[in-house]
Amino acid sequence: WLVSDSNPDGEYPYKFPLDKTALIMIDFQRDFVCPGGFGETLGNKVEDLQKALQPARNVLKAVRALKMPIIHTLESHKSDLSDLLDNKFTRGELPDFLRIGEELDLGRILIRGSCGNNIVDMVAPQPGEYVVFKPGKGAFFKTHFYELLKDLDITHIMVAGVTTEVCMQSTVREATDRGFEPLIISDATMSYFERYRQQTIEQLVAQGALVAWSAESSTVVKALG
Ligand code: C5J
Repeated sequence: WLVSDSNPDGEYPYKFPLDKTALIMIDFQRDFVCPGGFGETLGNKVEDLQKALQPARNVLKAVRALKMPIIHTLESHKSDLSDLLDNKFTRGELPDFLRIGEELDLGRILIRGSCGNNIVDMVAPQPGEYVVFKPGKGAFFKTHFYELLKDLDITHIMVAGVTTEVCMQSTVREATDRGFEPLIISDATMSYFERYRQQTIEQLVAQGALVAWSAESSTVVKALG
């Protein structure tokens, strides 16, 4: 067992068994992180999310060296939109050209196989790593993510990715309810709204890591080293 950083109030340190821990990389897709994608077209600054890339890459490198399992997720829909729920399609006051499935510079918004729906080069999956396509915000909904974690005998997950308060948060909450022990890598997850990132992490680790722990990437890399 290795001990990483503790939660911010310095209590209840995160302990993880190396052979039962996986790195989860949430939705580092061009749709959200790159100019011309869905996120930017919605009016967000993609530079804000790009800040997570180097810390995430540092952890990836350490995890790859130890040959620990790595699972990348993508928020992604089938091209016929058959896996898109009505509420997700209609949610938000958006012009029609910004609905899921519409065509932008990076291809169709959140559609599997389109240019925007690929993971950015800096943290792209390598052979032997897993990719889970998810139609929801959380990684467990209508995917084989749970079965994959169980098959790999994973009990602990270290989580990086975007955006903090949406897909990262949903996945971490779902993971805790299913018996997993999540650690948020605090500088490897970003939001278009910095205050949401901070508030989300603060809420998830409150009351003695009621939902999750957090640690900075440098602490995680050190613990893995
Ligand atoms: C969003 C995500 N923000 N991956 N997706 O819609 O967090």
